[in-house]
Amino acid sequence: TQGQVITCKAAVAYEPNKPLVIEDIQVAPPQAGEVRIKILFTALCHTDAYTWSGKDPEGLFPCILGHEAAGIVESVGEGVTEVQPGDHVIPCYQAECRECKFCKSGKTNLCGKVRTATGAGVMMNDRKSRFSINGKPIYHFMGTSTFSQYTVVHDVSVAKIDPQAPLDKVCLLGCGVPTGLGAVWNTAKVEPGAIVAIFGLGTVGLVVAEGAKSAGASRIIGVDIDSKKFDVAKKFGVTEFVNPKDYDKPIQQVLVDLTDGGVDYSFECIGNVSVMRAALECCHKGWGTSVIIGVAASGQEISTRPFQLVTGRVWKGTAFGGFKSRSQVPWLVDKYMKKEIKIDEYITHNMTIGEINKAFDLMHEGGCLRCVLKT
Ligand code: NAD
Ligand code: AHE
Ligand code: ZN
Repeated sequence: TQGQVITCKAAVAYEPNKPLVIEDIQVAPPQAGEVRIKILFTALCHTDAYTWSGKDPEGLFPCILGHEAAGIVESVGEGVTEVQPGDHVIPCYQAECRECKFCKSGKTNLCGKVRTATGAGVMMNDRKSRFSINGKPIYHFMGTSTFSQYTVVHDVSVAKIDPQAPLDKVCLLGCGVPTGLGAVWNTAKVEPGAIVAIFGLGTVGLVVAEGAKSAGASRIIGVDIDSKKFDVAKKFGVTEFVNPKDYDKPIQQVLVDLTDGGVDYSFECIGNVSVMRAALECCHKGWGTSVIIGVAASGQEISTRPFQLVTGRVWKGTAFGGFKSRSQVPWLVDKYMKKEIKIDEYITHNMTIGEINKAFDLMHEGGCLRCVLKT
């Protein structure tokens, strides 16, 4: 297949909110600096649903969504030296080129090398897509497009991993698990004894709980409007549960009262701007830090009284948990293999790519953490 166009199945999003369509698509060979990957397993993340909904200002249609996956390199383009056909890999929406201003700064995991192309749904070389159907291009998504049996990504977006690792599990290291752990370990740097509040107990919120527990937090307060989430959340380290619907006063006040002045760290894992405000305002005066993880729709803005920051609260955000993707995803795979981090526990459903619309329905019903699809 090397050097040839591959015809394979993919789930195509033609229009916002219209069911994905399983189509036979054409995947062009990788060009210079590109890698073609046979995707074996892909999970669904809330961000896929967000872009599909039409609320993502970078959303383009038709496109192939998906960004939490694992597979095997099928072929590589000219000049690609770090991976070769047969390597087991995780595509990373957050690239790491090690050469750009961002990578060299040592201050961030964001990489600038291919970001303009990935945001425009194309490849950097020729600003064109490698996907087509009957000659019509289909846009890429987040530089990954994993809802397809084959995808083409930039070489700076490929993490080579231990070939022994089970791909149907470590696919979650493409997004949700690193995001939650890294938000705690890298962005907030939670210390032993800290009091933590987590808003939203979906997969990302539960991974934050796991991370906070591992960091030695003394109290981990889970906040969700769905009380069914608490039983599950306890297994991931949540020690107390608060449902905002059970109170008349604002949730930030409830948390301040529960914690003698506020929490040390809070995490917003929903994508709701009024919850982001509450998450900041429940932080302790003088030092409390709030980390935004949730992705909010186009046009949404956050607000608070500047006095909240003047009096020492800190507002932060995190992308991919601050992890350097190519360097650290293989390390996270190794940690999973040594049973130092959980993955299996976040997978509640397994299906095939043909059932992808049903998988999204499950996500919206709330009875599902991660659903892994065999492609
Ligand atoms: P999810 O839908 O599984 O979880 C969201 C949870 O929030 C649910 O349990 C829901 O009941 C709860 N919730 C909804 N409204 C609430 C409210 N008003 N108050 C309290 N709880 C409420 O989503 P997920 O896959 O865990 O992702 C969470 C968010 O993180 C999404 O916005 C996703 O796009 C984002 N995300 C960001 C990054 C990043 O790098 N920054 C990475 C992955 C995901
Ligand atoms: N296109 C969106 C941005 C969405 C967003 O913030 N994405 C996160 C990852 S979410 C993964 O589930 C991210 O890494 N952002 C950094 C980046 O460079 O995109 C919008 O709203 O514009
Ligand atoms: Zn994601």
